Amino acid sequence: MNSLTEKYLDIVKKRNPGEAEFHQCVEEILVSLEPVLAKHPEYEKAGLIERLIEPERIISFRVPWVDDSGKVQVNRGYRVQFNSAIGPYKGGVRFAPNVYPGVMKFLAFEQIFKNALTGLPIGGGKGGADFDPTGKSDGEVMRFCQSFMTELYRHIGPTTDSPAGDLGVGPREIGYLFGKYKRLANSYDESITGKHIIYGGLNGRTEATGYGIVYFADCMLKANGEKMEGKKVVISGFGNVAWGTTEKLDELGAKVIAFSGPDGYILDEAGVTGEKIDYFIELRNSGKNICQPYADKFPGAKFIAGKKPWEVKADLYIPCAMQNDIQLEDAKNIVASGAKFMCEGANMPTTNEALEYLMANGVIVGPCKAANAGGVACSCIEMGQNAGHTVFSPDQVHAQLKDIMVNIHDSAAAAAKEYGLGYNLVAGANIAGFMKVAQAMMMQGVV
Ligand code: 2IT
Repeated sequence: MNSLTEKYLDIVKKRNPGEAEFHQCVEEILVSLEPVLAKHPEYEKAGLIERLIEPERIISFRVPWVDDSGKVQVNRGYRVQFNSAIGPYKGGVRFAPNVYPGVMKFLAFEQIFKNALTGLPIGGGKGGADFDPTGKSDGEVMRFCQSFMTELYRHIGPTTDSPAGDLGVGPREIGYLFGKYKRLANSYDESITGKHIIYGGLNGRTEATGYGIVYFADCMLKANGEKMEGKKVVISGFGNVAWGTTEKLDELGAKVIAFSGPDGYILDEAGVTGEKIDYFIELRNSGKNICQPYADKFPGAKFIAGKKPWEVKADLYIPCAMQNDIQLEDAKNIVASGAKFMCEGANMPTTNEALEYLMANGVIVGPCKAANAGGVACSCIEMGQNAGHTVFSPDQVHAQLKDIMVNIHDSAAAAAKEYGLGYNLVAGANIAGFMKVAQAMMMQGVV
């Protein structure tokens, strides 16, 4: 790390004490921007990085609601509107017990570069609450979402900020959030994406993130003379991202042999295919957040309690759960298995230490801000669909998604090459995303 990076990181740490995830994410990005900043001294003069690391706006608010027993509950809601240099803020809303400013800021910061990589006009933002939807009734979730939106609605809008789903916020929550938004704002518009197709949603948005990850991984394999067909894949998670990823992998002839939940992982050597994929998502939608019942239902599958799936040997690893899922010891297992590829599905699923170890040991890594950008890209397409008062067909959406993912891969690879970094998609994605935002910031003056 050079002295300039140290200076910027110091500012971040002083201004955001104790927010380890945010520090981690900024460090990962700034280190790979060192050659760019050396080539562009005008960015330092313009205080560009100082501005980039400070969110444009952070909203934090009380979310009171009444549970089924009549008791009043209070959660804390957030929206971090990080950077609007290239478009209105765009990014998901996460409901999870570990949501706090450090998680919100890391996700929003990451989103700036991810959104820039899509090539679409969207800035970076993220929101959420420290609310755990697991085990809550529909009525509780509805009351929570309505209370959350009662404050959030005044900060969002079609040209201001457009939230979508993330962990803990799926079709049910989006429906409640949109219903309340529409009533409060008296406007039926594209302020929320990830809607059901019945009321303005985009054909294919649900599986877009997962499909996009597989298109991206496919580019990685092809660039290295390999193909997806016949590959053994280990993933983590069993939410929407994991589901879309599994479905597309299956279609391309690869085999998911393990997936995980918070209670452990499932090893299914026969592969998660056909009705098993449907059951996998059914399990998630049950709201129980456990994967043990899969092993009870499908005899060949084994449930390994309390363990992570990274100890299973595979050709390709795709973490689709949460941040910091892959720690150094997991990275060692992955390297020991002889795998050549890891593609990040979740946001920041790898610690910086683990990432360094993987790359130093020859594993080719597809970084999340590039690989999982298909979700937000389709959200932006949904915004366009709504603004144009039209409906796009599934074929139109999938063709566009595939193009976007191939472009992201190629621009990350090209940026790395331009700086003499070889086929380093981690640095390349950071550089390509940054350059777009940086140029827009320079053109717009000190704002
Ligand atoms: O992490 C992400 O890119 C998302 N949760 C999707 C954001 C969006 O606005 O669709």
